[in-house]
This record gives sequence, structure tokens and C-alpha cells, in this order.
Amino acid sequence: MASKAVCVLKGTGEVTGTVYFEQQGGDAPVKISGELSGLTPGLHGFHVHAFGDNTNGCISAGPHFNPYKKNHGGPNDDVRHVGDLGNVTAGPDGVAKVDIEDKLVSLTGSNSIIGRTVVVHEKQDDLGKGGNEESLKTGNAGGRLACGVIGITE
Ligand SMILES: [Cu+2]
Ligand SMILES: [Zn+2]
Repeated sequence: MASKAVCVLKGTGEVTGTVYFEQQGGDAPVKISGELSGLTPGLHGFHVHAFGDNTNGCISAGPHFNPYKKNHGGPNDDVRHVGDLGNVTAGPDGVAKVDIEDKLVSLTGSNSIIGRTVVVHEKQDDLGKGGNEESLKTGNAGGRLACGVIGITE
């Protein structure tokens, strides 16, 4: 049976978006699709953060979702946080289409991202290759422009 989820992103600025998740079974990859707008053109870090908490804005979502206590990386790396989905790319119109298939995040089980938060960042995620300590934690992706909690949908 397929599982589906959705996330509506908002922040303090003009960045907004909606992202959909679909998985055909517990071990299948998760298809992530949708659109973000109001971004500066270029790459923006895109992650699942640990907590579904927005009480103090996007900062309350905590660090990247990292159940295996690994270093930060890119979505195709063996060493990565489960929440590391890489970057999205905004065009000159500030719109980024999201079209990701990820093998590590899940909508069920211990890697489930349901009830956690998607964050889109100010800057490009260096995917752990930035050569400093922060790169191995956050990818130096900077501030949190918009975020939303991932919820179950029909
Ligand atoms: Cu992030
Ligand atoms: Zn990470």
C-alpha cells in the first residue's frame, strides 16, 4: 500500500511552498515533488530536521534528522544524515521545482519523517565537503527561510 504525506512551508519572509511525499511500500524509495517560491536564484539546502516543532519558528525544528549519529553529507553519500536531501535550485523567477527520489528517508519505521520538519535554507548546502566543522553538521546552508511539518495525507 502506498503512503502519502504533505508539507506546507512558510517562514518570516516571502518564501513559501508545498511538497508532496509518496512511497509504494516501507522499503521503497520516497518520491518527493512540489514547488517552492520566493527564493533567490540558485541553490538552497533542503533537509528534513528532527522535530515537528515550530513554536519558535523554523529554529525549533532542531538539527538535521540523524537517527544513526553520522556526519552531514549529500543524498548520494553513504555517510549522511537521513534528513540530508541536498539542494533545490531556484530559477531567475525564484521558483524551485522539487523532484527528488530518496532511498533513505521513509514514511514508516525508524527512518520515518512523518511529524518532522522540512526546511529550505538561505544558502547552498556544501554536502559535507566544505572543509570545516560546520560543513559536517549543517553543510553551511545558513539561515532557515521557510519550514513546515510533514503530515499524513490521503
Ligand atoms: Cu536544514
Ligand atoms: Zn545533514
